[in-house]
Amino acid sequence: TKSPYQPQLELAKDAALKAGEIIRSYCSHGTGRSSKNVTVKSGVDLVTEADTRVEKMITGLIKDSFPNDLIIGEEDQADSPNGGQGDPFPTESCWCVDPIDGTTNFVHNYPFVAVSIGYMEGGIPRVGVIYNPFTDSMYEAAEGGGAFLNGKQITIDSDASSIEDCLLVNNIGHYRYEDFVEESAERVKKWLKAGLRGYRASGSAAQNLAHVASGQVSCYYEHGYGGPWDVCAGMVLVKEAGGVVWDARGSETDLEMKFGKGSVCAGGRAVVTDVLKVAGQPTFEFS
Ligand code: LIP
Repeated sequence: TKSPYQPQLELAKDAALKAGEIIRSYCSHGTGRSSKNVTVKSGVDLVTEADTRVEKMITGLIKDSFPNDLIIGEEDQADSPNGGQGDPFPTESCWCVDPIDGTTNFVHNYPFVAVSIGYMEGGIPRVGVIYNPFTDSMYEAAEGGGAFLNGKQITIDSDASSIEDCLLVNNIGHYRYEDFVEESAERVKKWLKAGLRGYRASGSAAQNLAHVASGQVSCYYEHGYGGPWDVCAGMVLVKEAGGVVWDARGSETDLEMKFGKGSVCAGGRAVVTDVLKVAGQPTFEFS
């Protein structure tokens, strides 16, 4: 079935492929970290010249085709309500763009790097494109049209129903508050003691959601992802692939996209339920 959001999907794919060319140009074989003009945003959170360049390019393409739409970009949130911070979340046509999700990976030449472009209407994510320029993997979905990896339809890992048959990817992210670190480590212990099949961390929320959608991992959990740009596109992918995207506090409602304070658990309904049951509720509150 063709989705009514086909025009937005086509634009997002075109923008993601162009972004991939720029990102790859910073990473020829043997190039170290120095060529990337890295700046520290805060703590261990990084931004590079490529993030800014790619975001400008993508934003320009969106504005050419959809001049009235809002754009929330990770590196320049000026166009978004409240400068990109806090509620209320926009209900008008709105794009969520992460030019490089996995910036730290990019800086270190670790290939879990993804361009993430999501489109929402009425506060609901409708289109999601996630492109990894190093593996040349194009994940795409538009509401009602199914999810695809390089043109082939994908579905979530429906064989995973509990922690014992779950390959879990769990990013711990860039927060280093003592209570946060303690709670994150305790949670990992609980999963391992409950017999989790495999534990991974990738450094990119978008890559994780794309991997969930395609069944390459069974479940993704993160307490404290960056913002709507990290999850908007991936939410469409996971849902169109037959999965659920919940808040890690275990609410069966859709994930509410939060700015820097969100938590997420995505995968098949059964495995998500078990992963959350074992983890217990996260209690750490981001200030
Ligand atoms: C990253 C997220 C990741 C999280 C990192 C960071 P960025 O986004 O994708 O899930 O663990 O701390 O927020 O900053 O690389 O675009």
